[in-house]
Amino acid sequence: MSILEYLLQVREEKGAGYLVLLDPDKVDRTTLVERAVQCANNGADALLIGSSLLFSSDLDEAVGQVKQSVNIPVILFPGDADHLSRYADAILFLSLLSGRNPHYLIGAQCRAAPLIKCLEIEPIPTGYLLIDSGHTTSAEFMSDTRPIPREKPSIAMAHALAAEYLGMRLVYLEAGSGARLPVPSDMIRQVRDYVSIPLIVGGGIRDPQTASDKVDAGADFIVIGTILEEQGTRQLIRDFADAIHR
Ligand code: 1GP
Repeated sequence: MSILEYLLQVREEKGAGYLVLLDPDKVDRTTLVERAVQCANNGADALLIGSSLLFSSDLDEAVGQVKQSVNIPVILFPGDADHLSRYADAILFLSLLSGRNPHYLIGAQCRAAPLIKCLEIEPIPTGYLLIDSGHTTSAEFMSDTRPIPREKPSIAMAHALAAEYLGMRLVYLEAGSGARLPVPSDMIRQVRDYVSIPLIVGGGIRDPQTASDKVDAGADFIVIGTILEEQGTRQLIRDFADAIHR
């Protein structure tokens, strides 16, 4: 079974999937692996590994150690074309469709695609939409793109449908890591009603109730990162799982 098929099965069986984002730069290696194991043992369905910016050169080794230690998929969530690891099960093959920066629309993809093929990593074509979250996020700054205004769901709907028509398998509504405000539920609801492909929602979700609200609004997968870096107790990891799974 491919990783995309696994994710779709998770969504089918549990109502929604729980993805934990691990930033390899934020903690030392031992802590990274411990966190990965804790998440895998407490309800996470898959791990995303990545960051807008990398400050170390050993992503490959970090992903390899995480992969050896858990029995859930390890999926790259790249900030750029060189954020690759042979040990990953899959990569979100992102195109930053909400922006008009050609590098993140197609340039980085052309650089990465041949390497992804060589490394035999499963690419999961994903339309990536940045949604305004009340302040400038790293993703917004580093990509040099403008996010979709939060009070304009119709713009998000048009971009998500374009992603579907371009053949992408997932749409990621992203407020940005550490966002002050998560993607509005109303926008999620309207995009959900408008397109057929599954929605990943992340950025600024800091409590299980908010995660549950986003699933109720139509999110198929929820990504949790920052709050678990700040206070990643076993209980909180488990509470998110209970809030996301139906
Ligand atoms: C970022 O959506 C993810 O790309 C997770 O965001 O770190 O705010 O949880 P947080």
